[in-house]
Amino acid sequence: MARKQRVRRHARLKPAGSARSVRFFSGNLPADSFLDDVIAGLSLPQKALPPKYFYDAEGSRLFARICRLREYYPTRAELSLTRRHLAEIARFAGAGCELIEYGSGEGIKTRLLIEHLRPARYVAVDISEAALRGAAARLASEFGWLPIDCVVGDFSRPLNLPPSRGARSARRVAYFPGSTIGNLSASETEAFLRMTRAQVGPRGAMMVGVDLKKDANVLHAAYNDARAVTAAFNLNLLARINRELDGDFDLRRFRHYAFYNASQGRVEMHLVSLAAQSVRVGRGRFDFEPGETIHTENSCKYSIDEFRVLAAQAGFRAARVWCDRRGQFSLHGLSAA
Ligand code: SAH
Ligand code: AVI
Repeated sequence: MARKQRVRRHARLKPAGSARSVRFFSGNLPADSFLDDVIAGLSLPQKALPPKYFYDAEGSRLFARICRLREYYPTRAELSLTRRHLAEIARFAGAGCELIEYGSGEGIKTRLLIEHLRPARYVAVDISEAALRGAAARLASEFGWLPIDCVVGDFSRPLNLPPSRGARSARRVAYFPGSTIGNLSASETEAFLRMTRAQVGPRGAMMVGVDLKKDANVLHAAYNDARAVTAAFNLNLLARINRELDGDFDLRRFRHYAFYNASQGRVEMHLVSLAAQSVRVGRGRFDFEPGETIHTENSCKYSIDEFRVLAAQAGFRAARVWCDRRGQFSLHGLSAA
């Protein structure tokens, strides 16, 4: 059932710790959207669940572990490209800007930018309140001078940002690292880029981390790590449904499955039913054949030119691109005008 999307006014949440420079806002998460989306997704002929629901407190903790895995190259590659090109990246963004990060998570790379840019304000948007609180507390203790506004919200829906704090509005620069953009469909990507372009305004810019196409073996290993942390991250979605939506998924009867779909240029993650079974979620009941899957995530890999075309379709001018030495990952600098 289509739910009318309404941008809610920001309600202030509890302040984080003692840091007076940190403010929390609730964004645009409608009550019951998790249940509605799960029921809708499990009713599709190819069962599917939106990847944004991976990130409860446990999912955010597991993702932080993934970022440190030997096989998961994207975090290391993006960190290394950020260090390598930091002076140019900072020049592109401009010192004293307002830095607005979407899907900020732990904010690993953000620290480097903040150090160099000394932004007028840092706005972090994330669906995971646990991730936001952890990152805000760390950044506030490291950068006591920095005003930090955290928005617990969904960037795939219309989203209002809290107004600037100062009298003079600084240039706005959106930051979307981690290749989270690869988890969006083509239409979601265009809608998201259009929304951020409107949010930064004609003087603004955006920097997007984009994972690059590469050897399928490297991709396979990154999403099938030996310690099975990615498997736990994937299965946690079912555990979260059990915890929050009165589900009765038996996690021993589902298995993590990830592979590179070369024709679509994406890694797909699924959960495979190991038996014929019937699962309850709230008042809904869903039947599974042996081998039937729930499609839980796409992680699109782009060439530099493919991503430039997407950015241009949303009205951005692809101004700069930076890569790590091994050519695994890219950061695109996009101008709004
Ligand atoms: N930017 C960080 C984290 C990437 S993980 C990095 O580069 O390491 C993806 C992050 O996006 C998670 O913190 C997750 O909670 C958040 N996220 C995923 N979908 C979201 C959505 N629709 N709206 C807001 N945040 C979302
Ligand atoms: C957040 N996102 C970019 C990660 C990715 O690589 O697509 C999520 C992830 N899924 C499995 N491992 C990591």
